[in-house]
Amino acid sequence: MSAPFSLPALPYADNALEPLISANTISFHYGKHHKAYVDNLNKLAEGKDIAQMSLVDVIKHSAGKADMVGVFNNAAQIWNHTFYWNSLKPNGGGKPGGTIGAMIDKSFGDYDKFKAEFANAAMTQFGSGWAWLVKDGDALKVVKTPNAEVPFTKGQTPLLTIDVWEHAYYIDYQNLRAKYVETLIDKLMNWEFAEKNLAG
Ligand code: MN3
Repeated sequence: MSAPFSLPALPYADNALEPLISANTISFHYGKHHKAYVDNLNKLAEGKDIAQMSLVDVIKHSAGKADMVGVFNNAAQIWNHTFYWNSLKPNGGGKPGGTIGAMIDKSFGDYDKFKAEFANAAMTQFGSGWAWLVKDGDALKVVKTPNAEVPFTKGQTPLLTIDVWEHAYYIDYQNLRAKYVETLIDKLMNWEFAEKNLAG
């Protein structure tokens, strides 16, 4: 029987984000870390009901259950990383137009206020975790989550994310999380992906 969960292909070549995110970082972050979450979940799912579920259903099913922490962590990290790769693109970043640009102005005041709040969330997530732009009701919000936690288990729709686990930036930026975060926001954010997530 083939394994129920698989590692999605990267949406670009492993050197497409250079020099901002190196192929070397991608080789570890995607090729080792992301892959390990898939391998771990497949092991945990052997002979279990979750092997028949979609990844999102596994996450919702295991969220907050003390006896399913390992399942949740690995399943959510598979989903988070696929979402992260899609949140980045070559020649992205900066101020978006379209519906998302208008909603940012409405929810945050202007793009610069949004950017400051997003960067601050990414900087102040203590230890490992994620910074997110989400849709919550009619408004956009910036939230941060620890470890593998994902906003959709709390009814928020993720639009973009920044991985702030050290493995995301240490090869290219060492301890300079602020420089990594600013680089992503200014040069790599995939606003077309955010717009698509906004539309549902
Ligand atoms: Mn990561």
